[in-house]
Amino acid sequence: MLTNNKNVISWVDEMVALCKPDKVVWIDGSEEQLTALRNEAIATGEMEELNKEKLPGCLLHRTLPNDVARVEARTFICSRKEEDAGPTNNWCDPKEMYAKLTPMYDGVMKGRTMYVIPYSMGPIGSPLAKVGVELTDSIYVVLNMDIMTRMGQNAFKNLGDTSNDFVRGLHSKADIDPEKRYIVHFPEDNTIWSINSAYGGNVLLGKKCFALRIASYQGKNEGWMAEHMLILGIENPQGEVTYVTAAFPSACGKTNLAMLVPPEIYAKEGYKVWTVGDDIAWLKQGDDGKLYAINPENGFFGVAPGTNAKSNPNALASTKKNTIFTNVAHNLDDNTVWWEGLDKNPPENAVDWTNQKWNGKTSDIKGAHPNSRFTAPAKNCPCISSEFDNPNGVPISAMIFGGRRAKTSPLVYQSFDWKHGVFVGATMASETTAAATGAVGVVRRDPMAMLPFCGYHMGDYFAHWLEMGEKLGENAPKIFNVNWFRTDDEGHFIWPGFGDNMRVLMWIIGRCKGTADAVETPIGYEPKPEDINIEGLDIDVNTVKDLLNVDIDLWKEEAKGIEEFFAKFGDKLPAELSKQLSDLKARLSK
Ligand code: GTP
Ligand code: SPV
Ligand code: MN
Repeated sequence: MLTNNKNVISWVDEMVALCKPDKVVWIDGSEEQLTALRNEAIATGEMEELNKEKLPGCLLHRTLPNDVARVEARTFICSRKEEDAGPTNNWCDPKEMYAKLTPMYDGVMKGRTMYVIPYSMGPIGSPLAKVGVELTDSIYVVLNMDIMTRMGQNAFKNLGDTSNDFVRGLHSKADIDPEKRYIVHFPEDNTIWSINSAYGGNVLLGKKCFALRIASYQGKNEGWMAEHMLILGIENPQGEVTYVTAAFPSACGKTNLAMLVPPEIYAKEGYKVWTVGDDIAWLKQGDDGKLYAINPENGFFGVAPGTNAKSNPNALASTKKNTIFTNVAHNLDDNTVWWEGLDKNPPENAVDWTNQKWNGKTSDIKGAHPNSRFTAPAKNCPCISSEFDNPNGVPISAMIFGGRRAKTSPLVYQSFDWKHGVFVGATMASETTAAATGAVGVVRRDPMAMLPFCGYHMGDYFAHWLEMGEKLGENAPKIFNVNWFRTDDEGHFIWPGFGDNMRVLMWIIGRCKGTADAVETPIGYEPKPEDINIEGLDIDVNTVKDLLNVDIDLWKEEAKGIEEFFAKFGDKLPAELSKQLSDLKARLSK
């Protein structure tokens, strides 16, 4: 035992009695213990050790083909009252859910070891950090949590002997039976139960389950925010850094934007971009009135496909040591990894993510799963911010929303004010991706990119955003919307994206500083086409004009879609948002 905290000890005892593991191992986070676990996972075949020269400390893992992404249909928010979970979450009465799951956990760890993982979300000692304990029968989970969180004995420091303020996570792979898979949150009990999965967001309980679903609920009650947002800093040639956050749905470009490499036109002037976080932000008003953000995580669980030396060299560099790869292709010639979009030289002598013989030159099936991932330590990232461990976080000047929209949404626009910005976030829509099971490419509303991650009633969540705006007043960050994914008639992306997204960020920062101009459209403020710097790109100002075009007929359709979506929330929809919708309609018919 690594703590004298009575609440931790008695809860662990209770869960041990339920799961009946052969052995209980407390994870202290020491290198000896982690090395022993890595060796055990390699010996049993759970993980494979990769090329020691090319990828030192790196491991490869494959999950079952039925267990490759988050399962939204089997994810539950079990608040005592159904209306507290709201229309966008699956709900079940907590008593009923405990009664259903308890027999599934009974004896589930017989013949297995239970690992007790203490971890901190946020820098240890930070006033914004929170403690979790995850119990699991998976070494893969332990090794991933080591990368993704501040894991081990030190995490208990913040808790003391009597506090009850820690999130109780119970995970068992059980039989990895998709029919019995449950990812269940009990927000009022600070508890998460996950069973029958061994994949990423379903089992690394510090991430989406705690840092978004439970934390969003805590944030509402405690006056802060937990958001599905990257955090980045842009340093100008004078050395001033402006921090922005951006919320895009899963697999819509957060990691890429967070690690952006400035195009030559800015790099040569001395602009730099620093990564604070790539997926989750916890935001709280500071003593000076401004909104501050920390990244509660300690690593990146990033999408592998499409990551390459051109699109995201910083992410690629982050994966060169002490990284876990999940569901990528395995190059047997040199014992390295490969995924679609890494380079134009797929291995011929390889196995695909399902461990079948695979020749990347001749095969027409994919070598890596579209949602294959790398788990890389944040400190590996060449552009990690010097403020990464700052316990007080970084001050936020702008918040950006965005998604994948082939049409409708322009390259960038700014909301008229905070309230309108909340409307812009609340009405976001995006095409679905492989990050969750189900159809890909279907447009769905995904407010603030939080549809799968909000741990309470989405109407109350909108109200919380509006309240935060009231509290922040003049210090409220400016709110923007971007879309890198507009397509032409052949379905090709028009905007070059990736590093060139900096060109749009520069207008955003100019707006925050009051140095950039804008024109008013029915949906918000837009740059003039010539205000987006396209020097060095092979697109012209007319293309930018097209990218910024607001098609009034499409937007009238959009307003109808928003109205239908809002109807779901009944009287929980803040009146302010209905007003924003009628204002939009009025502007569109002017
Ligand atoms: P999660 O980890 O699931 O939350 O995803 P994410 O939002 O961090 O997305 P990520 O940055 O990993 O990007 C997902 C996919 O979008 C990758 O295949 C990228 O190559 C692609 N992508 C990212 N940015 C851009 C962009 O600016 N333009 C285009 N066309 N594609 C992009
Ligand atoms: C996402 O789906 O938004 C992710 C990956 O970041 S997971 O951890 O699986 O949720
Ligand atoms: Mn994510």
